[in-house]
Amino acid sequence: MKTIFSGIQPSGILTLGNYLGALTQFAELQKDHNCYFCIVDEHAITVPQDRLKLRKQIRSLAALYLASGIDPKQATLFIQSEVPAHTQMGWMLQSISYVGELERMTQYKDKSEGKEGVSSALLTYPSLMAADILLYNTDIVPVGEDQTQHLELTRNLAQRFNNRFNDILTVPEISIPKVGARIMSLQSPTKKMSKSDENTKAYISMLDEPKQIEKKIKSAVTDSEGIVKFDKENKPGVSNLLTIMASCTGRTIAELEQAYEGEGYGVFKQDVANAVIEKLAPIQEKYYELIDSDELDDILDEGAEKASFTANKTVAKAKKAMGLGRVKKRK
Ligand code: ATP
Ligand code: LTN
Repeated sequence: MKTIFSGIQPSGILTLGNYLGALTQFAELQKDHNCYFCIVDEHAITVPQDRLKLRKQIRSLAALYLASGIDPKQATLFIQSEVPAHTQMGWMLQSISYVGELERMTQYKDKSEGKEGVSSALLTYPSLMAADILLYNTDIVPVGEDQTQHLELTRNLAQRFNNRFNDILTVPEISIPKVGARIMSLQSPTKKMSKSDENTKAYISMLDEPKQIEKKIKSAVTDSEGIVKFDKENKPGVSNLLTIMASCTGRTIAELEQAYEGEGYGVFKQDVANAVIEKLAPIQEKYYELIDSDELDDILDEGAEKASFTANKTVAKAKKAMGLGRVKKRK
């Protein structure tokens, strides 16, 4: 069975984009893969965070993973900072990462540009991400296309480590979802829907109430043509709504185009809203059952323990390969 690792930052409440682009895939993959799903809180602190909000978001992300169908019996769900092996391995990989290659990462350039007091962790972020992945002998990493460059670096670091020390790290493959890979902003449909967008009308949070969802979809930017047709170039807003509806209902885009032939955007938008509300309702219900439960703590405790078991083995091997620690003489 192949091993899968993926991580999401607890940098806000997840959006419909995160759900359709990442979480739905994860729930499918866990059935026939050995899966690790991680709440990467140590990555989140590479930019300033409000500590009380961060703690809330970490728990909330854990509950949303589970509410979206991650089954703790099939997959290992855990919080990065609760498994110290991540920072240990991250440091070892930092020692073989070059400043030049880290400075070339577009995410670093985007997030640091024009800012004062940029943390050194923002620069070394990809070495920690490589550690996350390499600790578990990961074969496949399902992520959005924005992570391609980080994955390429992870592969390079694994190969460099193997060549320089000992051939112990698995070189992982990237996997990008075909449908729903890029849900767009409701307000500027040529930009991706993002949980850190300043305009809350641009995204649907997974915890938005039905009334808010309806309002946001009704005010989504479309065009003046009045025809429900998929055309990403000329009708990005309508195409995005079609993608959302198709992903939420399991119907194809062609089927939907046919169903709405001759209908105006009013009816179409109402139906898109209903489809989203229906999709999110059971997830929200499960979320509120879990968020303050002991069960959630038990699952995360067990996840950290299971993850540590595998991760510590890799750290021990990597330390030995690099010559860290000592050879014990005591018999
Ligand atoms: P932000 O929105 O704050 O920039 P993010 O949501 O892009 O952050 P993560 O939380 O790390 O970043 O994303 C987790 C995963 O969710 C990513 O690997 C990506 O696959 C997926 N994802 C994020 N936004 C979208 C989107 N608009 N459409 C499809 N998938 C998305
Ligand atoms: N960099 C990723 C989050 C992330 C991740 C990982 C994804 C951190 N470690 C390991 C996959 C595997 C992001 O910003 N989306």
